[in-house]
Amino acid sequence: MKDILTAPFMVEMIRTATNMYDHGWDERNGGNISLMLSEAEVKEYLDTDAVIRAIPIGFSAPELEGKYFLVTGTGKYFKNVQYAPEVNLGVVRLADGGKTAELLWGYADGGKFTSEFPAHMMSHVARLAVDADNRVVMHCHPANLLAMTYVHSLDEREFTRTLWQMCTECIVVFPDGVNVLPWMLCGTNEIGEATAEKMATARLVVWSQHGIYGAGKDLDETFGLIETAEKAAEIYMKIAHLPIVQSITDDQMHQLEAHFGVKAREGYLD
Ligand code: 2HA
Ligand code: ZN
Repeated sequence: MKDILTAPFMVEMIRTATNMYDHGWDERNGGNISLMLSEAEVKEYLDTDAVIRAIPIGFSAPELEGKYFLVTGTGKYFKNVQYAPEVNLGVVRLADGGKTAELLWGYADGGKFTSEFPAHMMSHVARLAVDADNRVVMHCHPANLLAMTYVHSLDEREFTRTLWQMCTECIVVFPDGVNVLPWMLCGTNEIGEATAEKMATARLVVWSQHGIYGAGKDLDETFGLIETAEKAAEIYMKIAHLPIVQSITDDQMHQLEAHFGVKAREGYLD
């Protein structure tokens, strides 16, 4: 059995959490990540019959029965992941009709997965239904996207169009746009269900006055997705109070669609 700390998925998870912290997106215990692993890759590093403990989830995700996830721990700081991965991360397998998480590695201080586990698991189900390659759900608190939810309309078409207009590459990176939830109580099954519903039509879901969720096929792509939206929000927050003299037109957006072979969300461009 190989050392799990050398597994490419572990190295990438640690690098990503560290990078997110360095970007200022994950103060204190803010943010959480779940990465779906294949049984074959887990078996290279862990005895999958050796369950450390069974942790009740508090909802059921039968679609994910038998699936493996590397997940950040509740109350844990992204800042510390690189120094103590075994305390701050865990590998779990969903069992019992997706009602229980079997711990196979990690949460070494007796901890458990993120408080946003419902939003993560329900979002995995929603994204897998539209994209069989989806493996990652990522949540964090980037300052400019958050700031935008105080001063910009929360209408999804308007919010998306504003972000697309802030950097030329936005429409190419997230042609499906950004969905937006109003303020809701976090850590609940309700916000999990609402997030998953929004994930059916976009890979980015803003939680107003809280943060953002991203989904994608790997950690790098999902990080890049949030990074691009956050850059656009930063431009917006720099210019929103100034007279706008010119912007990217819908005609130019259509040129980007054609040149990069992407299709903007239906009805979002004039
Ligand atoms: O505690 O970000 O939404 C981590 C969070 C909760
Ligand atoms: Zn949060």
